Amino acid sequence: MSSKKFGLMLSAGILMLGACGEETPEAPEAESGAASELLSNGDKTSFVFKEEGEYSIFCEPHPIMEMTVIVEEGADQSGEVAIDIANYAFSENNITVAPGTTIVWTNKEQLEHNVSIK
Ligand SMILES: [Cu+2]
Repeated sequence: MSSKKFGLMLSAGILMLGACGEETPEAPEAESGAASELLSNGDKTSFVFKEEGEYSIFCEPHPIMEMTVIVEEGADQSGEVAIDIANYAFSENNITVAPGTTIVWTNKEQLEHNVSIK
């Protein structure tokens, strides 16, 4: 195989990977009673906040871990927002985001946590 042909095949492969990436299913919608799996160190989970309102978030194994997400039209934060989980806490206590924002939580410590919505 010529190196030029191989290069073309490689490009096609990368294009296909790109296309697959765009088909990643949307995060589940944030709603009362929703909860993620337990997250090990490095694991991520996400919810999309479509409806305006106030959401109380907690960790099921450690209910002392809480944060509030306020969803309101015109909020500065939108798109994708990252929150870390470490030291038995979420990295934000309160966050205000626009409708349609996806929040992605990452567990940065060895303990297992999850993300639950009251
Ligand atoms: Cu926890």
